[in-house]
Amino acid sequence: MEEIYKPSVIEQAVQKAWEDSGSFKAVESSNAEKFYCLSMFPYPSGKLHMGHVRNYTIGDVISRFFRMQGKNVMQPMGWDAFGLPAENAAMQHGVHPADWTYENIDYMRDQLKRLGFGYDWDRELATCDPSYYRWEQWFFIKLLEKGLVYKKTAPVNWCPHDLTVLANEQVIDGGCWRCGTHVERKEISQWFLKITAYADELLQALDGLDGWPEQVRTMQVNWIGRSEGVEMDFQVAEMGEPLRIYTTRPDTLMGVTYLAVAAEHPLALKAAHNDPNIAAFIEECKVMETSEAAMETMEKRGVDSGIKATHPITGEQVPVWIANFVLMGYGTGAVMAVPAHDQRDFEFAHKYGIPLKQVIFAKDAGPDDISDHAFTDKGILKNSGEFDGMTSQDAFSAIAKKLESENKGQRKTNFRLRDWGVSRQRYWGAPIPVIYCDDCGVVPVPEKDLPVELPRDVVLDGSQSPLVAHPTFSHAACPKCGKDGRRETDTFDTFMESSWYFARFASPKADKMLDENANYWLPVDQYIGGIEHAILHLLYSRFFNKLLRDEGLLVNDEPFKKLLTQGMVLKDGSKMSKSKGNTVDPQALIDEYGADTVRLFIMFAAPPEQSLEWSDSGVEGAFRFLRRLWKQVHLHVTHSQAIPALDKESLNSDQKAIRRQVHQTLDKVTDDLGRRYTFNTAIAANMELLNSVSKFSDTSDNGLAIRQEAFEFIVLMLAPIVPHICQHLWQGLGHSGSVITEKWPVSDPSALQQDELEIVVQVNGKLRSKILVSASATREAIEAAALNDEHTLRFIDNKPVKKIIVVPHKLVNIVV
Ligand code: ANZ
Ligand code: ZN
Repeated sequence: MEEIYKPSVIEQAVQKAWEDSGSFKAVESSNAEKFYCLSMFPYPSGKLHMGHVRNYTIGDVISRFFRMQGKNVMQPMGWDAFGLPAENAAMQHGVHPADWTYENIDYMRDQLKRLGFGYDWDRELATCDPSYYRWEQWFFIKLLEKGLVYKKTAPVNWCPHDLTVLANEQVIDGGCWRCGTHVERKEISQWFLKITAYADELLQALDGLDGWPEQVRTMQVNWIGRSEGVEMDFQVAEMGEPLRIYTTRPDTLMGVTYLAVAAEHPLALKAAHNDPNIAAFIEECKVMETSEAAMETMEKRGVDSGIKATHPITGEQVPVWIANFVLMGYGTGAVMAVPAHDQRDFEFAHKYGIPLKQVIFAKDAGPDDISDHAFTDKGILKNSGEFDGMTSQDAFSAIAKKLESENKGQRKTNFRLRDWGVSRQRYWGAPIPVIYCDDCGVVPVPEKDLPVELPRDVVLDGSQSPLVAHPTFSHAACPKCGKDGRRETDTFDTFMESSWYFARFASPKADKMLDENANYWLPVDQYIGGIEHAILHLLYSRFFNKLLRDEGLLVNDEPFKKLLTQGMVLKDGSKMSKSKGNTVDPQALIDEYGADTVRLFIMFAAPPEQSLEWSDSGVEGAFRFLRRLWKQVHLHVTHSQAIPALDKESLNSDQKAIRRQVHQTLDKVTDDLGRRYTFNTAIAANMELLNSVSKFSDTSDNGLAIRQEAFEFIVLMLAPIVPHICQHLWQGLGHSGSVITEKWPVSDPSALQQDELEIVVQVNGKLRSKILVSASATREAIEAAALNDEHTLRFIDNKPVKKIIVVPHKLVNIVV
């Protein structure tokens, strides 16, 4: 064993040995229990950032720990390789998106290897590879056949100058990122996946995900947004059919003073026919931003349609307004407005001079003043005829019942969750596999013609879609009738690829979408990634898992059994990011200190779910610890030729004490790494142990044997975190094998046993002495020992003993 710790030399050697022996290859033919550990795969943006390093170190530590615990571990890695940055890079640097992507992958793969992550590289996949996305295309066609996919128009951001669709991130302050032209909203036909058909199951199943952080489950619950309400009809003489509205507050029905419909609502379009003002307002609404955040904050505006509707209970005529705060995509696109009890309705009514009618009052004399804002609480009904005096809750049922019995409405559960629009008018994505034919309509590309590959020869200049502009891509014969058809030029949202990669890792080479190995490995036992994916990615993956199950490709209901969301990496208190210019390049640190130091610092600086404040001195400290560990082991092995066997029967109390600390530390670290995931305290415990061991200078046979055991345990316990140095130290300690195939040690109960305990002795409640008794001593033996203690006897002073109280392991009180 070398005297000096030289990470650059040993790490490369260890990594080569792992690679040569295929150490991390995962196989299905194992008797051990499987453990699938997955970290969210990266977008190949160029090089790893510190957030990646943190994410992947956590995953690797968990994987290596469970491997040592005897599990059959699979830890794969791949690339979320489609996306807009590749197109931007192409435009800026004139490099093809594919070349840019694959070069980045090569560089980042090397970085991951240099960090020593134990991946099964045989399972590597890149989502831009046709052999991957062909199955996505295949599956899309299955869903199309099942009716779980449909087309409808939906708004996009449109630059009227460049004649191109813009992604949300390409709209900057309402303008096109290239030319600054004001961005418009344009309705175009797009593909949707019917995630709403699974809304109930996606919601219900959250209850069973007890290995997920509560916060993430709550975010999903809110996103799915289940609400119970009533759909009811208001008769409209001018229209052929009644106006149907959705409300969650039918108890406020008697307070309705107007109705409001979305600008795209058929009633609005009808009203626009003979009123140019209305037509102009509708046009204005078209160029508004559609994001929900924008809807919340924008000024509420509207126009009276001139149409009246009949209140279903009172028969009163109420005006129908067209308003920008009503969304066509939610409920029925029409609302009953109750300005006294809904803040939006309130503001709108104030602005346009519409009257208010208060019908809900606070139960106790609470605040129900509605002079400057709506009273939105539930309460007791007044001014509501036959419903007066009811609570909101009772009125909900009573009104729903009445409407139902008169055939004017019914209870309805709604979800905030929308169907998933998957069409993107971009180049660097998976082509959507359909062909349009004038005679046959939408025709799926036949299985034998899959994959529909992206053409390489495209012009990327930011104006119009490269696939539309491509000379031949869109030309395709109709698979049904053979006539000239037009190939779909939209590509999939890249969330499609990341919604099933976890399953493909389990059967990466299968000549079908998934094979039976997927059922062996799934669900993922531990998933690790950023909280920024708490909603969309995780929801889409859960949805895809259910789709795959219903297609008979998987049996499990949920993809991720346990989820760990790692905290952010901060520098000087704010998030480390390119845009803030406060990044620390992991590569420079690896070059300077080695991978083990980076891994150790990252795991030591904070528990995984909390944010981690970057500290150069912390990195330095991690390095110094590893150097000290190396030095101590080196000292130990150079001073002890042959390690004598431990004679447990003849240990003195110092020897017992240090051995107890070794085994107690093992128990603590086992719990920290395997259950609590508090890697930082596991490291701290090892640091303390190393301190104690370095002070333990006993050179007797037992002393040497104890030190050998201590170092072996430290090396095994740290092996998941700093695997390279531990591999070397393990061999330095006299073992020929590889530390990664070692079993995790188990503590020796006899070492943990405290054979002597110190017990406090009181006389008449005052502390008078301390005695040592055997940990297994009986009550009688403790009493006898106390009565034999000379200090105690002095205080008893020959007085008669009235009573002796013994608190086991703690104290004896002698009452005289
Ligand atoms: C009358 C009412 C009175 C309402 C009241 C609220 C309070 P959630 O819980 O999200 O389902 N709403 C219905 N459809 C809408 C649409 N397309 N665009 C905008 N708003 C819409 O919310 C349902 C409530 O949101 C409904 O209940 C409706 O306003 C409004 F004191 O109806 B409510
Ligand atoms: Zn045809």
